[in-house]
Amino acid sequence: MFIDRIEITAKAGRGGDGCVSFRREKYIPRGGPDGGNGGIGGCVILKARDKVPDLSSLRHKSTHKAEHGAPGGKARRQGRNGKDCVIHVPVGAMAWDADTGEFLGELLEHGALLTIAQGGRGGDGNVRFASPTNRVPQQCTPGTPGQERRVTLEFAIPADAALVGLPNSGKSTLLHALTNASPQIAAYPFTTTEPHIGVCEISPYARLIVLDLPALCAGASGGQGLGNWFLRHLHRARLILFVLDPADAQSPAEQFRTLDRELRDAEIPLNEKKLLIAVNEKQPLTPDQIAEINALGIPWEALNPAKNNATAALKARLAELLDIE
Ligand SMILES: Nc1nc2c(ncn2[C@@H]2O[C@H](COP(=O)(O)OP(=O)(O)OP(=O)(O)O)[C@@H](O)[C@H]2O)c(=O)[nH]1
Ligand SMILES: [Mg+2]
Repeated sequence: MFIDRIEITAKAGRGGDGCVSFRREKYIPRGGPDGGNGGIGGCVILKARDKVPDLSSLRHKSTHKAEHGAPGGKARRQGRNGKDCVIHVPVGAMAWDADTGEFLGELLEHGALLTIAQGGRGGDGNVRFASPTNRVPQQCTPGTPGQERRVTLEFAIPADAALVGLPNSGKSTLLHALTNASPQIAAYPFTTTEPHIGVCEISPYARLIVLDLPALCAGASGGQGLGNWFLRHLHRARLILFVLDPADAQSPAEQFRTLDRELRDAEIPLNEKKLLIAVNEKQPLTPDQIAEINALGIPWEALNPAKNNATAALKARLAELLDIE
């Protein structure tokens, strides 16, 4: 199961308490205070890993706890620090405080770290309170509690190009033609229910990650069809490839306008993205349809991905728009 949004509870460890103790040794009368400080509580940390495909590994465990710091000991011994709790997430994961909505950060490369709950500080032992006027200090301080918060994690697939289209427009067929992926393709709407990626070889040195998304339809932002939850994956895509179908009841230009409206409703920053249209020529375009598509002012290619080798021109366009050689 593909999971790209999940809520977890992160509980950092509390700091260890300080210790009140006095040095007691034979022949050393009144050895003075020697209570050590408590250790620091462990943090809950997210770590980005290439090998983690999505957030589904977190679905069986909702609470992630780090270790508490140990209390300070006699002979000025500092308590052991609590172990951090490290949660592996995919590259591209983002975290929010689930209650306040505060954005905590984003993990953009393999190995990146993000602390989502800070461990408590260790308390001071009575050594800290010794002074010329207080030579037998009885005080120490307790460790502070670790942070506890509910965190929403989201994951946007880092794709170069994402396919967007109405149901049955041929997105998965195009993904299959462009890349090594073999998605489910069928003649009924909403075949694709989860995002899929494929790798498209532009040259022996350059590859594109192409993302096939579930279909959008008019009113998706209001929950029609499969909704529009999957559009969050567009945030990291550099190019949006609109897949239009001349055999659909709506003309290709109308389809584009429907999709464009849905993307704007979902607040996708379209002006930051490259746009390209692929018209899936299940049936030939009429001159009127061609004129309407030209009037949209967006580069487009007509192709028939169900036939072999029909994607060369589209690949060249993708490479050109994304500055890939
Ligand atoms: N003749 C012809 N049929 C095509 C072409 N592209 C797609 N089809 C057919 O159209 C139907 C839908 O194709 P899909 O690739 O599953 O469409 P989709 O956009 O991924 O559909 P959803 O995932 O349901 O949104 C399938 O029966 C395909 O065989 C094409 O270029 N020519
Ligand atoms: Mg599909």
